Amino acid sequence: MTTNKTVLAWIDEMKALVNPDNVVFIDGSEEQTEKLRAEAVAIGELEKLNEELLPDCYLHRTKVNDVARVEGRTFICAKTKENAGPTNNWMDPKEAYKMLYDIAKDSYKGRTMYVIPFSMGPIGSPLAKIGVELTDSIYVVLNMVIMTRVSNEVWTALGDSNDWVRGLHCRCDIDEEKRYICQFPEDNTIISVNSGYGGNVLLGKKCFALRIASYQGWKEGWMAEHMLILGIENPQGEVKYVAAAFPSACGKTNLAMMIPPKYLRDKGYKVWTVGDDIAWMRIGEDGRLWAINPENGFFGVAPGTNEKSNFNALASTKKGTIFTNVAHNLDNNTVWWEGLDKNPPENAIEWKGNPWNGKTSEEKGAHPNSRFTAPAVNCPCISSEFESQSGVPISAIIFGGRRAKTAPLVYQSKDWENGVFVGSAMASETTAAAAGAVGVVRRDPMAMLPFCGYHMGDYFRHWLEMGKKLGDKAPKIFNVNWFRLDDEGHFIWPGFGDNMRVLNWIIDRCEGKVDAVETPIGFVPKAEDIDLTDLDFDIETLKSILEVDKDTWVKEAAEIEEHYKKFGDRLPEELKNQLNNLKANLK
Ligand code: GTP
Ligand code: SPV
Ligand code: MN
Repeated sequence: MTTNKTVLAWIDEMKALVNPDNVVFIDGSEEQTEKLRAEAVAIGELEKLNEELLPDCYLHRTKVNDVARVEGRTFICAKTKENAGPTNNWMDPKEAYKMLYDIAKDSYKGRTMYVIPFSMGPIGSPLAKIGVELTDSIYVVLNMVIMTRVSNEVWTALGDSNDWVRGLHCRCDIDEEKRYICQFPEDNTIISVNSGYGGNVLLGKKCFALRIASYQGWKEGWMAEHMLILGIENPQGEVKYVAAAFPSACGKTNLAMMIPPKYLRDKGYKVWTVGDDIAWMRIGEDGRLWAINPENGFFGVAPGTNEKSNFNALASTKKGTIFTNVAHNLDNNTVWWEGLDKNPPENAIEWKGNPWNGKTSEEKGAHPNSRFTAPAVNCPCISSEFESQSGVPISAIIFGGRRAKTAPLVYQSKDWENGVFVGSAMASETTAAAAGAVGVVRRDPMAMLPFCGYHMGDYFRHWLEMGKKLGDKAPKIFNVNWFRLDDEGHFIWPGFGDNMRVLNWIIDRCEGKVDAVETPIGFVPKAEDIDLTDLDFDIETLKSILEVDKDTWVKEAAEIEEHYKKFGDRLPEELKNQLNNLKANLK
């Protein structure tokens, strides 16, 4: 436990507010965790799965109205609306505290308050930060134990410091009309009420590691980004690291754990996973950008995950994993989701809890945003640098999204400033990861639209400043799009492991080993420089997805101009100039 006065005072204050029957300090020990698992099973929060096939694995179903992040009910409670900016919902902090405290009042009555001390990042790393989450949900405790570093050592690392993030979670009645996910960046505080779903309640993840941390990074001169981190090892044994920002459900976990095509594996290429969702990055003593993954597990999208598409993610879920909102196969007490295999169970329970026959039913067995919570250590390709206190040096930053048309398979920005422009103008079709319509194109700068904890114009400015500090040591910035569609609506590019062919071009560009074609938007590969060995994919098709169509981009530039209007005078002058350059290049 702890003697930290700021922690104890806050716990006392929250205890008086929510009024629990008792308080349990979580220590992350196997003994305590096992007791909680048993209790969760006893009260029906979890179902234990087949111990032989899926040891230490459990199934959880959320309420049907509580299956994704709720962006419309997520608020940045900065002191002024202006500071939250045009892309965030804002509530006055005073009013927000009052409203939330009214909802939270006595909500733990008859329940237990769990106190979770957690570290985002390896405990004691100069890049790590500490949080304390209070929750009345065992499901949240068990997920936090997988997703973050939970232990008594966190108290030791914190000592007497007041530099920690306060997170209060109250399940209440899971009433969607009273659901609020509120961040108070100036107070290091998060309050989440009336939800039991992942990104809304595992407060270390999006609420802290992105919304609060992006604000801290701005103030303290570092970056918190919605990025995977992976290492690419070449046949000489050298490893280069890249970080990639794609919006939710746009392929971060898949890219982070990808398996290169056989001919590259035979040559000695390997991919190592450092992180699959979040990167915290600082300028190191050598002037380069160094990144850690602040998380300790993967909260991954289940549907579509299979041995072929993502072998390593599937392998990561084979022990110690919690599955949320997937189908329950009653024949062998395991789990199933769309895209796992071509053999859906006949005797099953679907994600809502009803009997389900996968062979005959029109309904889905798993929710499209069903997830697995798997320990990072399970991942067969986890990087040897995963626990590194200093992180890994980043050679390239990659932006990307789902664009049926417009964006080519890959292009390189002209320099850092142009790269910031590319990131700021990113657009992607929406997915099931957030409540609301799916498949609508929206601007999602740096994949941070739902996660930036302050004014997005200031965020762009911060990116530009970081570039100035990095100078010629700045990572090169690229954009990719795996999701181009043909006229029948099929993906043109095979994607997944074959994305390695694109990553190799990116690394070659970073090392100045390969030429490129200059276009109005940046440098695209010469088609013959993307290695298509062993792939049934003709070079003409490749050319078609590398093409930069002027008319389409004239429209795109007009849309970017519209998008930029939102930021008013906080839009950096440099980005206005970048847009003007693009328009001039397209003339
Ligand atoms: P969050 O956890 O929500 O942040 O998602 P993510 O960015 O980690 O996305 P994930 O890797 O889980 O992929 C989401 C969906 O995109 C899955 O259905 C994948 O099958 C699909 N996907 C991933 N990579 C590719 C690809 O290269 N090509 C195609 N066509 N689909 C892909
Ligand atoms: C995302 O939506 O980007 C996720 C899942 O990674 S959640 O934790 O719900 O935010
Ligand atoms: Mn994510």
